[in-house]
Amino acid sequence: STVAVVGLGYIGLPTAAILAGKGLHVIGVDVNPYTVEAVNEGRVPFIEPDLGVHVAGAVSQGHLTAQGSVPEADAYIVAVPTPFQDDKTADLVYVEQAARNIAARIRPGNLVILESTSPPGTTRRMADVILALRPDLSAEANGGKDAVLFAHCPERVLPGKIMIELVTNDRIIGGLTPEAATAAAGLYSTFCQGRIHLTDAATAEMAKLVENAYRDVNIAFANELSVISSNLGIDVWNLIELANHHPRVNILQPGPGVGGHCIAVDPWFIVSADPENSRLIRTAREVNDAKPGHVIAEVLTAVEGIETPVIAALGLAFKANIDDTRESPAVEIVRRLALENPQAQILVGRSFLGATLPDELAPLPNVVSTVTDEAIAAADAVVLLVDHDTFREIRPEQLAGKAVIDTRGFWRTTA
Ligand code: SAJ
Repeated sequence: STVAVVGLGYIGLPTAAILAGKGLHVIGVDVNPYTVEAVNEGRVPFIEPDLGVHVAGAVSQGHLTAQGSVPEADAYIVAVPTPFQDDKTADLVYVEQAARNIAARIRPGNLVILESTSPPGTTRRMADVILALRPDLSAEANGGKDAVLFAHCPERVLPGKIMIELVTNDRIIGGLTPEAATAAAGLYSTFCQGRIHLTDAATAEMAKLVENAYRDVNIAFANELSVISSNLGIDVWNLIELANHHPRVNILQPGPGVGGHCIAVDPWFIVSADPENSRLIRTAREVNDAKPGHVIAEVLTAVEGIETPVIAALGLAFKANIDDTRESPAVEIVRRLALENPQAQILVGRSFLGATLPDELAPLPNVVSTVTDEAIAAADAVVLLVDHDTFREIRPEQLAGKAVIDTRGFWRTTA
């Protein structure tokens, strides 16, 4: 059978490659002609371990092709972005566009699966867009039952481990009808070795959001403790380690804030679905978003009295050992430090990204990317923003005599 995967990004392309590897006929669809060209040549347009071999193999065996338009298929998987907007709601234009394109091709008995992280109700909305354009497939025209099957199957893979986690993770599949859930489970069971849990579409949508909100709330607790502890003159790392000896306490690690395109975003989809009752989830987001401001204040205190301070900022990614700077609190800290203190020079000592700065930082004249050791040597204050393993090579004597702001507890000495 033929599967069309609409959206060949971080989730769509790996899923397409894995399905094709199982011998299914997979057609990837993307609006970006470079992505389409790359895939058809067996190349990948972004970096993810092991993805390249899977794509090259699937393409050379003829199981995977890419094109710009939605083809006829037996099943459609929608994996397009659902970015969040300034008002903190999800932008569903890409989902709706995909739905319109699918509506033009879909036939009775087909299956449509939404994978994109979405606010509750989005699978229903996608179905409504398709059925409005195709009244011949609607329940009214078909004895009370839609003639096509709709389901939501959220992705939960960790960037950097996508090719492994796609196969090994459990999946939640929610259908608009039980038949749709069962049909989607049939497709995913071709490659998923984890358990597949069936539910309804809205519960599946919420489950994905709730997983990330749970983590956000727990990180907010740690971040709030770090601010309180600093005001009270207490070492938060030591504090958390001690508290975690309790059998039912497991506090996460504070940091410079929460980044990435998932945990810093998804909780807002819950808040916008029921603003009045999402008080804890909203506050957690605000606590985590406020953390960069606390780090900036600490840095400025450390260089107080120095006319033209030099600050070494170590790391820009949103977490350790990756090169992704999306929603990264480290980038925000460097950007605001530089903008609000034009007399200061910020030397970014980086581990992963080569010499180029991300778009948010590139235009700032007082931000310079440099070799980590040189940044430290020139600095009055060193602020560690990401706990990349490569920063372990920094020797204590390099930091001697400098103010050190360690946002990750990277250099703490355990009590
Ligand atoms: N962080 C802390 N302290 C901690 C743990 C994390 O400050 O104790 C920070 C990190 O530095 C980073 C942010 O939180 O800035 C998020 O990192 P993460 O490793 O918790 O998660 P992500 O964003 O890489 O991936 C998450 C995962 N979700 C959960 O663990 C519940 C992943 O399984 C999801 O697939 C992914 O979001 C997604 O795509 O939704």
